[in-house]
Amino acid sequence: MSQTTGTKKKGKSLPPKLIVRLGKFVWTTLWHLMMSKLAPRNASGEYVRPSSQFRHFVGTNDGNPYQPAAGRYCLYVGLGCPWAHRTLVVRALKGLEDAISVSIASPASNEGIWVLNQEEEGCRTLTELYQLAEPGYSGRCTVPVLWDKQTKAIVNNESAEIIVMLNSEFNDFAKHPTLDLYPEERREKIDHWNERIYHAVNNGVYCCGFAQTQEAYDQACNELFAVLDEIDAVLAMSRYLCGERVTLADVRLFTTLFRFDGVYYGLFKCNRRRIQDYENLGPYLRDLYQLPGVADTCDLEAVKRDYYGNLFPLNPGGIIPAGPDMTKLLELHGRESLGKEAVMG
Ligand SMILES: N[C@@H](CCC(=O)N[C@@H](CS)C(=O)NCC(=O)O)C(=O)O
Repeated sequence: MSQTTGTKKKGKSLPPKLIVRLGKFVWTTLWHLMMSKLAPRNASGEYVRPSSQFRHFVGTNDGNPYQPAAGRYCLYVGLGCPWAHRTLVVRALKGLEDAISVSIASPASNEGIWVLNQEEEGCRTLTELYQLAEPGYSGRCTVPVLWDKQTKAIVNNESAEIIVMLNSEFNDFAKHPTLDLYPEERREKIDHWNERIYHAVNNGVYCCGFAQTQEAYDQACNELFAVLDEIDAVLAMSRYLCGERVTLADVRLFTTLFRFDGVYYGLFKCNRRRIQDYENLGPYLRDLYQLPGVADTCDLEAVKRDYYGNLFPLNPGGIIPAGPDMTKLLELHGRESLGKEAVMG
């Protein structure tokens, strides 16, 4: 408060203490309530992701109702969602665009549900589609969904499994049938990375952003950056995570890395370091982004709109930040020469 000789000036003061206290109480109470619905947690305040409910497999095995075919299956995705993004990347890398259609959904910010950009199967929302597949279904209605147009069924809504199917079960219709993103001889290594990356990185960023105690956040953040540092060291010797060829482990890491500097760094408080500042992770992200077809699956504006606009307990003002400059993703990555060492790795 400013004062001049003798006379008191009535400047703007802070809100009275009572208002500050009341505001803080109301806001934190509501925040905890919203977060408990948005992000289920365990007793330590750590985010626990619910498991996926539809787990059938497309395959040629006898009696399997879901036989591979062109034009029969559709992927329901949201462009902001990193789990759905995995399926789009594998579809692009395998050249399955003509065999498997895509239907895009967008979040309805005031309702917390996915709305289909165009009506499909007589449904306008993903919730209606889940009901069509299983009347009375009361679980979460998540993207991605691998949908069977023939039997009006959800084959699978677990991205980790959908990408395995897209890699191996549709080769008769793929433009790149010989590209194997999950080769038998590398599976142990791929599975090892998948496991580590899922917990510490893919889900780890959510554990940072959705943590409801300081301890839960500290633990998730430490684990996230420890694994990113470890991966950065591996990538100094190896072009991709499991050697000279791109695999499902890279796809699964890519969709989190692509969102990192633009969303997780700020909104989820993963701000020890940006991906573009890592010596190897930065160029590795560019390498993956520049693989044929991959850039077309990436939409940073949709990502920012979805996260900053819809995870409202984390961003109540709804303001979407301007950065970062993603044109850097098009710069040379210089990682081609790492191929040889990686073959031996
Ligand atoms: N395990 C699932 C997770 C998918 C998921 O959590 N998707 C989010 C979007 S990023 C979603 O649809 N959430 C809606 C909800 O939870 O109701 C997968 O990997 O396929």
